[in-house]
Amino acid sequence: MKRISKKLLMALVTVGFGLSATGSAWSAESLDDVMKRRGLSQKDVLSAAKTYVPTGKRDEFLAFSSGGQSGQLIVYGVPSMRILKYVAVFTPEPWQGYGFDDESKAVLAQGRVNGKDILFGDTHHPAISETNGVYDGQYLFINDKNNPRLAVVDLSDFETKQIVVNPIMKSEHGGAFVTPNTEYVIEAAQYPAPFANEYVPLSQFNEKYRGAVTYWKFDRKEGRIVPSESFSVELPPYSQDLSDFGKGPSDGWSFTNSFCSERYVGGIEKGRPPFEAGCSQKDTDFFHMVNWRKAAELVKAGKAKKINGHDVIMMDTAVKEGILFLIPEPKSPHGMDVSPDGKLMIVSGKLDSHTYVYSFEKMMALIKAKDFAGKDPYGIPILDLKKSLHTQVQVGLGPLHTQYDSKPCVAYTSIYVDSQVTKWDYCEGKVLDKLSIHYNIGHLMTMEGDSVTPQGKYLVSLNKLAIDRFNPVGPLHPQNHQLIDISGDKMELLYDMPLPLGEPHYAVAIKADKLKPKIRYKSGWNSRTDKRHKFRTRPGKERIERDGNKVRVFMTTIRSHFTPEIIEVNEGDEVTIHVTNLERAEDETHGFAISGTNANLSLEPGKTASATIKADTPGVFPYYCTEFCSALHLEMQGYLLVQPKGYQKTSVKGTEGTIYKKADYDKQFKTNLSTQGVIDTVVGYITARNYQDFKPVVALVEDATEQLGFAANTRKKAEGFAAKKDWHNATLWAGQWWQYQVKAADIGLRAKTYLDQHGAKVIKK
Ligand code: CUK
Ligand code: CUA
Repeated sequence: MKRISKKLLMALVTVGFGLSATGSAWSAESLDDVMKRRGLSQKDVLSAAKTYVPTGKRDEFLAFSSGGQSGQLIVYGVPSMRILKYVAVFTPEPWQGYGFDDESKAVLAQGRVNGKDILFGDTHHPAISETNGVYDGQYLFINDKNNPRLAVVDLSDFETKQIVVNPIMKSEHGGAFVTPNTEYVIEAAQYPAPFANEYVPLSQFNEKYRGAVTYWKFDRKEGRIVPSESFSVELPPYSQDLSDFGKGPSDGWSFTNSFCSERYVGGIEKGRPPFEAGCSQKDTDFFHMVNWRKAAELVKAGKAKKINGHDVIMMDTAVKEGILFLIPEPKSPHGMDVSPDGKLMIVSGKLDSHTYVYSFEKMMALIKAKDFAGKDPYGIPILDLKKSLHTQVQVGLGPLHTQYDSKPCVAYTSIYVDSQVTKWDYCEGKVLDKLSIHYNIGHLMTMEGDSVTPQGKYLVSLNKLAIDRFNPVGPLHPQNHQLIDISGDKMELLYDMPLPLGEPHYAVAIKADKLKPKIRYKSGWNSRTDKRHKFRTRPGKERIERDGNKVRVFMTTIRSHFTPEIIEVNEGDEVTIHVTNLERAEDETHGFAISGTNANLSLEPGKTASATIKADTPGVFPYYCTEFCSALHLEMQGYLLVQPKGYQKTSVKGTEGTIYKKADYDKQFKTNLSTQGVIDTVVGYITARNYQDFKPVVALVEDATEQLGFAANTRKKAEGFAAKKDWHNATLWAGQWWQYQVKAADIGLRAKTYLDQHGAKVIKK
């Protein structure tokens, strides 16, 4: 401690008041030298200049990528491609305490299937909430293909708030996509199965297995999906795939494609051809159109059937009411992307080299004239393909998904087999440019590219294979997200980003300035329910309560200690520890982990999180802070002591710690006074400048003032003990007083540095 004290004091003096270096030293190497040394071309350097975001600067867009089998959401900046966060959604993630604190366990428990905890998800399609078809940056929805579930992420804190389980599906894929005002989030089934949770032999596939689309009602004010106001439309047992909602003229409709309309059930082990053969026999599959607005009215009018407690509009009702139609689409299609003006729908056939552009106007005219080409086996009217098409364009082998540019009529389609992106004009029906990617692209993403106002500028190619692009790290390769400049006529490849967390499918990118995430929670906040926590703790109210063998600990945390620091319980007790982080300062997160348990909390400023553990093993269990939060972070610790049943106090005497004398107190007191001198100078420096014009500095000053308040309180305690000549406690409290001073000084110096770097001006006093 003594050594730190001297070092810190010196740092305070030199950093605070030494001459600041102005960085005028000339780099020994020129740009040419570096290019030569690293073998960089002009084009490489230009790409670097287009993507490099200097320290302290921020990205123009934020991308939210699905995390594939990780069950998470990946957030990165564009154009820097710097990863900013993995948001825990369907899978436990210790850094965020997700699945390790009681509050987030409750969210994961909402996603139980048949009463079982599901600790993984296969996330495919994130969707940002929209207002009038424009991304509004408030919420994000993401699906789980394997267990048909949907999650709600609040973009005010990037936390998962809700998981809903689809009541009738056994797997899904075509979600999440939102209506232009986010009244509904769509989820379409993937592999047909019976709606009821029962055994049905495959020989009854055509009769009993079903597909569906579910429309989840979203309550924007509450920020939650309302299952009781959600409904589904029964669909034939075709494997529904991707979906999209109409907008503008097509608002009120949803579109879902499908593969395996052959209704093949496989059976390779019985000598039958595999699924892949049986599911690609026909030349076309079916594009489904559903009038969801009318469907919602039918549900209100009581025309739905309750299945598993959920409203389902059955196919015969849907046909009779004229809300469900089919159109042939290219074989084994993928991608269903409505144009920004809502007039056209683009579908690609994976086994076809064309994209098909459907005209909503033509489709509606056919429906109005009852001009149908026939009916499917379930009586659903089929529109004629040719009569529905606006155009058809040969874009390359294995086209999948389409995204839109800010330039009218310009679209980009991912070409899986050819490993290319094709830029084309969907109004005129002609190819404009092609670019090779590495390798086997799945989805692609342009900035706000599926909203009514695409931003252009960049495209990210979400490649399935990386192969030789990165340093090898074993047979399991990272994914490769390639950044492409689309601002000119020709697409230019800029950057390769390895993504080492599952296989992302779709991603969405939003203008970063639309997001306004919070810095801190209101004090004592349950971030998962968005309410004040029932068991929040105010400073000074920390306590341990016991009710039978249930122990409840009301704990607080602030740099650099927990209160209480010692918890004594008995073997067999159930112990719940509610920790409230009292910090208000930006980025002052504390962690809380207990040895021998799965308890691991992430406590952002203001948050209350809880850990419930069964004290079934007697012994000594240290707990500590898992975030390096301050100079005395390592000292941020405590003990959970579990006394064994029938423990007898022994007569063995022991001792604890060092005993302090008057000389120790005097020495500490002197140190504190000189530290105060340094603090006064820093305070003088800050207050002599227009610091109030700098918001981050105002926050720092508030934080420092708070620390100085703690310092004053502990000083009183120290002096109180000194008056009673209790030199031991006086020295300890003087030490704590100094801790608060150091924290205040540290924050003050951060504020001073900020002022220096941002050109603060001296103001007259
Ligand atoms: S999907 Cu994976 S590349 Cu789930 Cu949208 Cu197309
Ligand atoms: Cu709190 Cu480390």
